[in-house]
Amino acid sequence: MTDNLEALSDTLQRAARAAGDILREGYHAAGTIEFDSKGASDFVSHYDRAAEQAIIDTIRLIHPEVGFLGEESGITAAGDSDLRVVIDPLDGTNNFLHKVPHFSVSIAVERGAELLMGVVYQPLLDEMLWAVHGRGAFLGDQRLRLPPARPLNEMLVGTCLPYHGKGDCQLSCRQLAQLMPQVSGIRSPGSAALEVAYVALGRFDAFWSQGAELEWWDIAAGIVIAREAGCKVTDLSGNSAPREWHSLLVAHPDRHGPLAECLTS
Ligand code: 2AM
Ligand code: CA
Repeated sequence: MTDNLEALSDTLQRAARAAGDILREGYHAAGTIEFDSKGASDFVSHYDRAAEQAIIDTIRLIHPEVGFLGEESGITAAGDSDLRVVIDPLDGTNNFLHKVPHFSVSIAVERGAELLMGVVYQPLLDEMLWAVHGRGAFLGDQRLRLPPARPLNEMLVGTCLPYHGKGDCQLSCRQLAQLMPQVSGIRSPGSAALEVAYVALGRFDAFWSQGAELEWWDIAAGIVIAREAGCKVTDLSGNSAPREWHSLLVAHPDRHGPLAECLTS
């Protein structure tokens, strides 16, 4: 069954919608959302956990053999399958807890070092971004095609900045100072998965991150979507093997080189 990538992709989208229902309910609930702290600036609510469980339950029902790597539940070994589902049930937890309407559900599937598919779902806008390796990237049923590259000084660039007590603030400040005079604007809206997918949509012209030290589940799904839309996706040294990355740069192939040079000079 899991040889059928289209069927698995449909299941991922259904799982993302199930998680999205839970997050939407939490977002619209009256009052503040209670949370626990997992570590420095690392928060989790009932909704993160419930959304991840809903994703796992939805996928297991149809594909009981696959393994999981979830932000909240960690690693679950696979049965008779070489596929692993990588889950960030709520990317942008800080935004969610502050009731800032910018967060997403991110689900990817990998086979060894190969990323096979990704889904990034924005529940408040009901926007489903998805891609299957070699078969293109989509917003709903609309195929994504990367728009022509803008000149550097017209580019809107997304990034993730380090949270309090985590990551490398000095590095992020240095990179901001290097890039800011070159581009039109820089944004750090707070959901890495969405920001990467926004480059595929042409809403952002590029995305980079290094100082924030993102996790694999933050970016895995977005990477597939951005690649399938035609973006160049590497780390800042040009390495294209994602599991070895400690940085990320997503951009139109014609702008990737100049941006990498600017950020590392
Ligand atoms: P999260 O909401 O799942 O924690 C915010 O800048 C984006 O980066 C979110 O996607 C957030 O994921 C992710 N992130 C993960 N670790 C981070 C860190 N150390 N500093 C900043 N952002 C981080
Ligand atoms: Ca995340």
